[in-house]
Amino acid sequence: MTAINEVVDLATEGAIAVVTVNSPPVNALSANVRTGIAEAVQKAGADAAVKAVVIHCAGRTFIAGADITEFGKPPKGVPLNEVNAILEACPKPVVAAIHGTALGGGLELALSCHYRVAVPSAKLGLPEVKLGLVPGAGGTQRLPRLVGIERALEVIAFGEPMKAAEAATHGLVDAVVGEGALRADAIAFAQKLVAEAAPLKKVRDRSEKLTADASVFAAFRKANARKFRGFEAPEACIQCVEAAVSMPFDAGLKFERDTIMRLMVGTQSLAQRHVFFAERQAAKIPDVPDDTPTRKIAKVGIIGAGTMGGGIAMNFVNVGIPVTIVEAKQEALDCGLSVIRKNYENTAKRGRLSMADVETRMGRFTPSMDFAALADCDLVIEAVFENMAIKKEVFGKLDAIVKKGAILATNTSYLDVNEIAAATSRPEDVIGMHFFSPANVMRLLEVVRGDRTAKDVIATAMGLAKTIGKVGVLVGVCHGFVGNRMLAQRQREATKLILEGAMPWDVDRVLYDFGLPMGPFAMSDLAGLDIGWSRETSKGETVREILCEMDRRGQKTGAGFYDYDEARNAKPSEITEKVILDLAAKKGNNRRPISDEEILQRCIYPMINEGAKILEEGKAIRASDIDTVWVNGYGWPVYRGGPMFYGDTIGLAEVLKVMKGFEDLHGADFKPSALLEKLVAEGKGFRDWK
Ligand code: 3H9
Repeated sequence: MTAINEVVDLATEGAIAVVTVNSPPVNALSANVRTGIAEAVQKAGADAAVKAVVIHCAGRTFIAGADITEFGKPPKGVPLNEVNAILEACPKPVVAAIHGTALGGGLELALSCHYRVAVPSAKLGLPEVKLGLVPGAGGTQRLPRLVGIERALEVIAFGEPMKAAEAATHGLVDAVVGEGALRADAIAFAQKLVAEAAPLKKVRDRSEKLTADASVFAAFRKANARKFRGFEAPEACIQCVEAAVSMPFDAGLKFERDTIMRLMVGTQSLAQRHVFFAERQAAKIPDVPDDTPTRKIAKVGIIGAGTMGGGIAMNFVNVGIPVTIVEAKQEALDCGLSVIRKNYENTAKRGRLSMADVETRMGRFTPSMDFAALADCDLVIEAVFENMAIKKEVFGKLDAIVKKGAILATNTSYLDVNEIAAATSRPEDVIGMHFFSPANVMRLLEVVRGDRTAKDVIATAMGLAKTIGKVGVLVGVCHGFVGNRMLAQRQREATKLILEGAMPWDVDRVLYDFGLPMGPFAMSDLAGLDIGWSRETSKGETVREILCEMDRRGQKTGAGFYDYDEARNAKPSEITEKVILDLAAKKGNNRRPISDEEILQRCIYPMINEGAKILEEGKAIRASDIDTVWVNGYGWPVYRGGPMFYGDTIGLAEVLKVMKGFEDLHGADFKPSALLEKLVAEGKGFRDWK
């Protein structure tokens, strides 16, 4: 075996040369990896004793793509397109041996080999679109030649990988080989090619599947317009696949190259790459290192079978962890379980679960009306009514019943976790696990660390987040934690804006156009205006209270801020408009026209400022954690990177200037945080904080 460099080896097994890449964690195509492969293949190509070449990776995966950490830095080493050209031009058959994930540049490299073999568990994909990019090393030109235009459009514009079995049906994989014996099987495959004098199959020379007229692309754009709203990269991906049809191969390759270079320097890709690393960074907690021991969670208890409790429970049964679910009344318990069953049955109807799976998952539930049933759970999550007295009572009971060493978690969205913990004799075992609705769908989990929460409890909760497919973000105790605390800033300004001169639909439109899934008033209508409202205590002093008094309580009553038709389509409401105008007049407000720019700044900049306070107070570890909360829990557009990244994009000096202007006009709600002032004085951004 010869070491080509630190990350690439070349060995020979009889007449077969085996190039092995060993660059943990994911064999990304760093300059060293690219140069090493190029050299190794050229060497093998020139060696008369070698009859075929296998490219193989050590560790958990085949090449998972270009090395994203090199993006934006001066280019080094052999460019990937050149490596691919060397592979394709090799005078001997080159076989890619794929396990784990062949992604992005990794798949592009494999597509430049003459043959591909893969283990059944392998996945192949071009996820560049998720980083705000197009594949930049031939992926958009070669993939359609193998899988056809329609499937290529899906794979490239959605960035979802394909399993080995499907890849084999398209000829994207030439053979599916045994799960633990990839290296040996790939060598055997190569030997067979040699024995049969098999041709050097070059994907670039294929064109029989490049048949598509303009209508295919138009239909794809139309069908996915909503999903792609606001994003630049999906359209760019479609254009590259169009180029595969309309241009000769090399011209298509150049078009693709020009496109990725343009996107690479754009704000959207910078934001999407920021989110990629931010999500991974969030798992790293300075005083809870990776090797912190964790507690074993084999059985989970959930208190409350309502929307939240049921959704939380599903996360665990989905990954095979049995759940004891407790409710006060039989009716509520039955109702909760039947909602969960319906949910699974709907998934089964869409073909994403078998009916047997539905039964298996339902079989993991133990329903009970007795807290004593929670005694042997390793983790109990309480999802009862958001009221401190009730929560304390529940935790007092849990303390008496649940076995020693179990983790006691609250799903509170605002309340003081320290106060809840103090209701037990074991505050070190108490933590917040704040799920977001719908809890079986939303990826965010705010893990709330109390003053006395033990480190192994934190490590366990963060690890569990990953197990159930969530992104865990560690936050500190404060009212509303990170997400809801910042949301309150936006809500307050939205409410003020409609009395100063805007209408709810103006505010909603501006925030929707910014990229959020819906504005604050449409959101209130969806959630119900009467959350926390009662007729007895209503003072009729806010638009929301007056609307509730009029029985306009949101979508469920057919009217709220908006009027709704039977299909729940929203229409601006003259009644709401009158309520707003009357209340503004009663308050003596001189209504004025409010620009879209002011709406956006009034809603978003105080959130950025609040984020800065959260950092100052140490309630989030880093600015990118706040971005992770907003992208995964509140639908913040990933192409804007999160509120803190957005602040850096605008420039903190600009944010500060606008906040000061608003402070002069509207008062203390806009008082800039000390951290914002400090960063601006130092010419820094949130990215430089700490
Ligand atoms: C591309 O290929 C462009 C080309 O078309 C054109 C070029 C000209 N680079 O996710 P994990 C790190 S664009 C650098 O926790 P998992 C990651 O940060 C690329 N680093 O593991 C983490 O580091 P740390 C297209 C990378 O098992 C560690 O590896 N490819 C890269 O849950 C473990 O990652 C993609 O977009 C990378 N490409 O999932 C694939 N990938 O431990 C992106 C990962 O310090 N990667 N790291 O925090 C993934 O989707 C997942 O990482 C993968 C493994 C599925 C591979």
